[in-house]
Amino acid sequence: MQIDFAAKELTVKLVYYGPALSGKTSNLRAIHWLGTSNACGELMTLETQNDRTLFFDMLPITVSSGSGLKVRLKLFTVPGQVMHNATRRLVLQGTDGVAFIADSQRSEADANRESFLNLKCNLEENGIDPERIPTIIQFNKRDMASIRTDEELELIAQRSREPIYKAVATRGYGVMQTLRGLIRDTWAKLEGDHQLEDKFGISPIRFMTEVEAKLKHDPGPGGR
Ligand SMILES: Nc1nc2c(ncn2[C@@H]2O[C@H](COP(=O)(O)OP(=O)(O)OP(=O)(O)O)[C@@H](O)[C@H]2O)c(=O)[nH]1
Ligand SMILES: [Mg+2]
Repeated sequence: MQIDFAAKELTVKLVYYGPALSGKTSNLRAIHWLGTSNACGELMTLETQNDRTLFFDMLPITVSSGSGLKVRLKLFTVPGQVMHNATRRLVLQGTDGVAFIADSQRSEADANRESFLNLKCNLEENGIDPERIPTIIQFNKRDMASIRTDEELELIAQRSREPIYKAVATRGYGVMQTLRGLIRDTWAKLEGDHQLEDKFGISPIRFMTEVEAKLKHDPGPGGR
C-alpha cells in the first residue's frame, strides 16, 4: 500500500498469479468490460502471440472512499510460463493481496500445485510472509471437460485456509465475485495493520459498499 498525500490517493496492489494459460489475463479483460466505466481505467496488456503474457497486464480501478482520499486498486497479472520467474517475482513486489487463478482441468493439477509453491517462494523472496498475505483461490474454466467436480472443490475448500471461488473468466462468470472477495480480505488486513479508519476516516463498511456498487455485475454461469 502506498499513500500519496499530494494527490490524496491511496494505492493498493493486487496480483493475479497462477500457472500458464489458467485465465489471469481473461479475468482482467472481463473485469474491464463488466466494471462501471467511471471505476475502471484502461487495461494495459502486453502479450506475445497465442495469448501468452510476456511481462504483465495492469488494470487500475478507482473507488472513492467517503473520506478525503481516493483509493486506487492496481490489478496486475504475472506471466504464467515457467521461464518468466524473474518477472513474476518482480511483479509481486509490494503486493497487498493475491488472487491465485487455478485451472480446473484435471490435467492441470500438477501445474497448479507447482505454481502455488512458486508463489510462496517468490513472496518470501520479496520479504512478504505467505502466511499473512491475503490470498484467495479461483478455480477457472468451469465450462471445460474433465474438470475437478464441485464436490472435489468443496473438499479442497474445507481443507485450505484460502477461500475458493469458481469462474468462467472468458464469459465473466465469477470474476467480480472473486475480485470483491479479494478486495474485502485485503482491506480487512490493511485496516488491521494500518488503522485506516482511525487515521484517514475510511470506514471499511462504506468502502466495501462503494466497491460493491462499482464492481457488482455478475453474469450467471451461462455468462453474458
Ligand atoms: N473455455 C475457457 N477458456 C478460457 C477460460 N479462461 C481463459 N480461457 C482461455 O485460455 C487461454 C489462456 O487465457 P489467458 O487469460 O490468456 O491465460 P493467462 O493465465 O493470462 O496465461 P499466461 O499469460 O500465459 O500466464 C485463452 O485462450 C483463453 O481464451 C475459461 O474460463 N473457459
Ligand atoms: Mg496472461
